[in-house]
Amino acid sequence: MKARNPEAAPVPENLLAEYRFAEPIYVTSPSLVPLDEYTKLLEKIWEGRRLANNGPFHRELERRLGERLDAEHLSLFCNGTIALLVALQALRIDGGEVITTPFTFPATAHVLYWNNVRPVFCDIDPVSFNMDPDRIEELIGPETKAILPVHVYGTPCDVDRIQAIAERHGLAVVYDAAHAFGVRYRGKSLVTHGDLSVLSFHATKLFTTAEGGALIAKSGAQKQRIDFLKNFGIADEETVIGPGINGKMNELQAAYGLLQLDTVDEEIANRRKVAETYREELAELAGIQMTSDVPDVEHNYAYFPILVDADLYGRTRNELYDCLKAFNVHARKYFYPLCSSYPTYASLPSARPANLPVAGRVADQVLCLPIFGSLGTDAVRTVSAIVRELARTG
Ligand code: T4K
Repeated sequence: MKARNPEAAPVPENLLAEYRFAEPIYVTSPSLVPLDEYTKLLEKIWEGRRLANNGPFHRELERRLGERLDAEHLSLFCNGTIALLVALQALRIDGGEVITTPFTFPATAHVLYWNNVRPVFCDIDPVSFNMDPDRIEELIGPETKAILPVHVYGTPCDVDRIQAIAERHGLAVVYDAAHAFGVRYRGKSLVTHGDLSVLSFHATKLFTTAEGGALIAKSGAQKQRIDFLKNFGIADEETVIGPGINGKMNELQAAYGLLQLDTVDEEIANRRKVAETYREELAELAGIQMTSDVPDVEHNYAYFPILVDADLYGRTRNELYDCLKAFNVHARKYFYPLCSSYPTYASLPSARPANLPVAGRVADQVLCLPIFGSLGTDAVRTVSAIVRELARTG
């Protein structure tokens, strides 16, 4: 076992001279649509003077995304967070408890809070980092209304077992599929699982409309309710049928999304090369655990998480994060800290660290390395070389 440096080891100057990037390498970088093509679509918007409220680009993007994702009943949103908020409202979940994962972005837990629902945090699986189905049933109580799992990093949850548990206990399942654009599991689009699924099209996502999202429903009637809810509850000029919110995507975003759709498969293929290169370059490195492709899954390579075992690697995750910054490589600790440790939730019984040992360890060790389609192989090799060299010199 490699002795661990108790203090943050400085980065050797010779390594900085050899490997430091002149320009920052961020954890992600949005795939930009061709500006001239986007300009043409903007000219059409200018001609039609329709900027928002279910205009032609909005309708076209809903249709084409529905085709792309095998999701007939898809509603576009201004972002993934409002789509999640509306998903719970659509199922009339506005109280009680919902079982969710602590290993996620704040939005997942916060939409529960905003719907007056108490999150119940469930520990995660050490390999998939998704909610551990073995731990769900012990958390179900009289107040439980639903399960809100996250396909974290785009890796599918154990959808069959979660569905079986939900059916046994009469619970709804809402998937936070913010990371899961285009993922297929056993030949089926991942967003068709559960009662509802939510996608994010934020600038940091592989398919983006700058800000944006979508809510995938199971039926036309459910989609209609969702469309009312995202438009103030307005049914027509003189009829407001319920307490809706403004969750609409605008025409400028929808036009951007249409052009993104033309290149999203290329983006996934390029990200796949990035992931494969990291896997080759870091394969033998002690103390660095990577994820592998899962059988029967068409991955989207949205993120590239590694776990840093400080005893074996010679540096802690935080030290590696700081060192990489010195090389102008801006990795991210997605998802540290756990949602369960935020002041809003920390006093909940399910938030006790003793109940969430795997999530706690993963959050302390995880680091997401840069991955995006335009990150060239040379850059991936350099980032990998830095990670290897830092291990040797730690
Ligand atoms: N559920 C889950 C599981 C989620 O991960 C998210 C969002 C949601 C729900 C909610 O969906 P939305 O309401 O956001 O649609 C980012 C995103 O803001 C957030 O959308 C995303 N998850 C989360 C994982 O990542 P930050 O605070 O890390 O973003 P930021 O601004 O630090 O960006 C990270 C890096 O990306 C920057 O260092 C540089 C690069 N970047 C970022 C932006 C915005 C660019 O190159 N260009 C850009 O325009 O949260």
